Amino acid sequence: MQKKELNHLAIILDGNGRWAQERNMPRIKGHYEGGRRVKDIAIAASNLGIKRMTVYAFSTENWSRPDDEVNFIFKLPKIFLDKYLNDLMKHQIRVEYIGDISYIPEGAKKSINDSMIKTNENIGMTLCFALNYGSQDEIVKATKKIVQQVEDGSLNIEAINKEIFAANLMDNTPVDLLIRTSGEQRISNFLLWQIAYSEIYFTDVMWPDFDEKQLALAIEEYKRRDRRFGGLSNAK
Ligand code: V0D
Repeated sequence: MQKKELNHLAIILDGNGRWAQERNMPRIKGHYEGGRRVKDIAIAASNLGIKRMTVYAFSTENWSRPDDEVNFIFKLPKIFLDKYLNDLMKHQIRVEYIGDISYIPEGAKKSINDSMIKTNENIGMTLCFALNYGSQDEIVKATKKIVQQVEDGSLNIEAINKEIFAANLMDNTPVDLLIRTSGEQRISNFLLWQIAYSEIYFTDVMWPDFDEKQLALAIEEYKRRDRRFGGLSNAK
C-alpha cells in the first residue's frame, strides 16, 4: 500500500488577536507576528516537499472587526511582500490567492498582484492566500459559471459531474491535511469541497506560536493516521 503524499496543506490561522491580547499587546501586533509565521511555515513546508499551502488569511466574516484592525490587516500584503520577497524567491515559492479581491483596498490589491507577477516563474511550492474567501460563495460562483456554459450551449447538463464542478472552483487541489490553530474545532466555511477526504488536525497552539516543531507534530500525526488506515482497504 502506497503512502499518501502530503501534497496540499491548508491552514486556518487562528489566534493572532488573542495571542497579542494575552500579552497586553495590540491585536494588530498579533497579526504582524502571524504574518511572519506564514513566511516561516511556508519555507518549512516547501523544504518538506509540500507542493501547495493554502492559508485562510481573511474571511468574508472578518469585515465585522474594528475598522483599525481591518485597515491594518490590509496593510499586511505590502508589508509581507516588502519584507519577504527575497525569501520567497530564494525558496522558489509562488504566491497565489483565492477569494473575492474586488472589494479590498487598492493598495492591498496592488501588492497581491505584484507578488503574483514577481513569483510567477518560481517552480517550488505555491503559497495560496485565501483573502475575503468563503467556500459557500465559491460554490455558488462555480454553479453560476456552469449554468452560464449550459446557457451558452458549450456544456450539456448530462455532462456535469464532480470533475467538471471541481474545475470551476477557484482552486480544486484536494486538501490532504487541514490544520486549525488556537483551539476552535470548526471549518468556518473554508475549502468545503476540497476537504472532502482530508485529515483534520486541531491544536490549541495559537498561530503566532506555531513553529516548525508544531508543523512536524502535525505531519507526524498525519502520517500516523495514514499508516493506521493504510493497511485496510483505503481506496480513494
Ligand atoms: C493577517 C495571519 C500576508 C492572518 C497572517 C489581507 C491574518 C497575516 C498576507 C498576504 C494577513 C496576502 C496576499 C499576498 C501577500 C501577502 C496577508 C491578509 C492577512 C489579508 F499576495 N499576511 N496576511 N493577507 N495576515
